[in-house]
Amino acid sequence: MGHQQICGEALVRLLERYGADTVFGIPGVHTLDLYRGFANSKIRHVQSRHEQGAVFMADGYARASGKPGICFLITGPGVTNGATGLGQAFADSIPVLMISSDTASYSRGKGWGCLHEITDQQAVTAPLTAFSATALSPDEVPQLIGQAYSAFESGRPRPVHISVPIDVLAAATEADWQPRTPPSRPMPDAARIQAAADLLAQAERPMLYLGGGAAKATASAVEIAERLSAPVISSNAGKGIVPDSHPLCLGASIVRAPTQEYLGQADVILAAGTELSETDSFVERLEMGGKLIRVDIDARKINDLYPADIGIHADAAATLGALSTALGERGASGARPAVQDELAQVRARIDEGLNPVERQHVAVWAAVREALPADGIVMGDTTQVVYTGSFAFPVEQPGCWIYPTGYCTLGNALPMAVGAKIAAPERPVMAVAGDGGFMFTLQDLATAVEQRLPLPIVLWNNDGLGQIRDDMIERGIPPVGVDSLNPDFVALAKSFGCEGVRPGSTDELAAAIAGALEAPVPTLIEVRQDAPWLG
Ligand SMILES: Cc1ncc(C[n+]2csc(CCOP(=O)(O)OP(=O)(O)O)c2C)c(N)n1
Repeated sequence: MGHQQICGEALVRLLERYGADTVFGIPGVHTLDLYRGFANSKIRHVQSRHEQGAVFMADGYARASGKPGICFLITGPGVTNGATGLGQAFADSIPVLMISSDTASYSRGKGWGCLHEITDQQAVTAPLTAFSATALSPDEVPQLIGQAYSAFESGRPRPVHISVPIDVLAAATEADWQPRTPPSRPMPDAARIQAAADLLAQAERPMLYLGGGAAKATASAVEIAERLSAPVISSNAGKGIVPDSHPLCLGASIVRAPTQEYLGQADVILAAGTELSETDSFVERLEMGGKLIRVDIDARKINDLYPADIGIHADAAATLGALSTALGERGASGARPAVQDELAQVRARIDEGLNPVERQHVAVWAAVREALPADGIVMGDTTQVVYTGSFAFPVEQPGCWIYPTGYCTLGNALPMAVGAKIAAPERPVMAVAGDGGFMFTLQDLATAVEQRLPLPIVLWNNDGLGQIRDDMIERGIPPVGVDSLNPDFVALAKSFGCEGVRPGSTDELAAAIAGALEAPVPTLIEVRQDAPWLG
């Protein structure tokens, strides 16, 4: 037994014991006792300017640090504002821990009209989380936090929401809460590894498809690909696991028809740590004629839209390591001298298929690559320039290209970049957003300035919701609701205390990004699609 503490205080102490160093949030009367805990804690609190931003920041923090990202929100509007961020973390398998208050435990579900009331708050976040639970007494808090960390570390890491009613947060507890030890991750079954290795070794046209779940498998993925002369395709989340510069790598180009057709020619596909999601290819169901080996930590994925000939329910890095060993020195049965020619053709066809605006995007990405060091992180929003970057912007390491294409929420990039830069201050971090997306979360510039973050924000401005405008035109729908009156973005950024520039050439763009990485505050770099220098 320890000395008496208020539950909110004990909760902050417990999170510190789990290794937390940062919490993103916005306090309210409902979370006062949660904030009591900061006085005696080394945990830093970062105030967002909207709860959606707090959850995105926690998400960006988690991606850059490898630790769970934590946010503290109030009951009701705090939770509903934050729900969008949960949806994104759920779609991308990111460990975000949302801790919120709830109305008093005895009032739950009764509809009394309490402050910030949602009659069933747990139900709001249940479909967006690994689990959403409410602590009905202080003792339940360490139990639920323990379950959350177990879920993050030993399974598919999806967000968790823990609600602590306002009276429970304020109750006293004498217990000295300690972290629980999480269970191990599932390891691959030896017989299936052997079967998968045999299938791969006999394949004539094997291919690898890697997703974010395989982020820690670089060495074995490269070994397997090289041993089999197998081309490597990735999802956006898997981009960089095998470096884009590797001769066998087609990167995250699955959104392009030449890569899709090429995948269709594989006779064995090893898909690891990927849900083969529609939002990487924008094809509802890719044509894969070959046998499919699926490696996934989520057993439910293995026989979904793409049933597996061999399914391995396990950690992807451990599985690829075991597969590489099992393959030994065996190569694919047919030597593939033509593979480099085939890949050159796929790349050439992708390049020939670029439209004029996509060629502008390519010029932007060349400038970004020139300015951003190899370990730099790009946070991409839902904008056409980022769509092109999936395959036109080369990265050499996993975790450098973050474009949450699954939930595809406008406005993710800035707050996620804030979270990532706070998590990894030594790494260069930048955001790329369209004018439409930027307008969703631009208030988080205030947080970025407050935190003195050197953060380039490249704003791709085409005066509206470009992709949707194009889609309407293509389908013969007269554009409606897609042209936007925008502020003067540079002046707006300056009003927050940021730097703001409009480069006049690709060289100036690269210089602006390089300068912004060294600046004491964020820099908004506006690139207009109709800028004459972009051609
Ligand atoms: C929260 C949210 N609302 C609506 C959409 C639908 N949507 C997808 S792309 C897009 C246009 C985005 O415009 P902008 O950010 O300026 O990028 P652009 O397409 O012009 O490059 C919209 C509205 C979305 N993805 N997310």
